[in-house]
Amino acid sequence: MPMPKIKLSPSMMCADFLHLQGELDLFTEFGIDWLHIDVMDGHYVPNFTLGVDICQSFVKGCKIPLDIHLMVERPDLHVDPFLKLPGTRRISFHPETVRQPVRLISYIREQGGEPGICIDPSHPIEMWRHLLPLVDQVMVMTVNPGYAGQKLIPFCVDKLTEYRTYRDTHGLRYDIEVDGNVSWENIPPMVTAGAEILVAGTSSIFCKKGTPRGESLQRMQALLAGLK
Ligand code: S6P
Ligand code: MG
Repeated sequence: MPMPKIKLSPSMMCADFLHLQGELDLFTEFGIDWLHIDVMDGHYVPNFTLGVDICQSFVKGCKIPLDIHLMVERPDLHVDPFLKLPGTRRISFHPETVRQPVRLISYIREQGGEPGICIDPSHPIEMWRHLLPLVDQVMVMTVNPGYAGQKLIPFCVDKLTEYRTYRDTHGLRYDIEVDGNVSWENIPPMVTAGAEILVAGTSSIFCKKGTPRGESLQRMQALLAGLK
């Protein structure tokens, strides 16, 4: 089977907040597919990050669609303002954070969004089997949700293959995204395992070593081109 185009979803919590428009312009120039928006509430995860207001700025600043990652308790109570954002297409949540995940998946779709589920490292695929025909995206987390800059939990890489095999043998259609320590070194094995959308954070394009963003994006393009 030919290798599908690998897509990039830069993790905007890692962006340079003093130069956001510059970041967005570069992402547009490089044909970036998604902006990954981490929303954390200090309850489901011990951290606070992005919200609706900054998303409004992203939507004004570029045309790249938003890939929203809700790490909040009761996402059903918080999803509406995100669904109303003009740039939102994809909204993913952790199914254990809501009482009826099927209802929330249907609701996101009815409201014009593309629903996705996020898989905690500790959760086996069997837990979420019934949700898989209903979603457009499965986000496999390869670190514990909550912070950028963490180290890969190695056994999570095999889950990418589990979700790809399950999808292909059951005729399903969801995209497989990988989130967490998607580093230059980890990208090739992650892609081989089944990742199709890469959340790029401090491990790659937002590395803090002073590499200009354009150079990191070129390096990423070259790496992905070499995987084909
Ligand atoms: C983590 C969050 C992620 C991070 C991303 C950062 O809870 O969902 O999206 O922002 O993993 O990337 P890195 O390369 O620092 O791990
Ligand atoms: Mg994320």
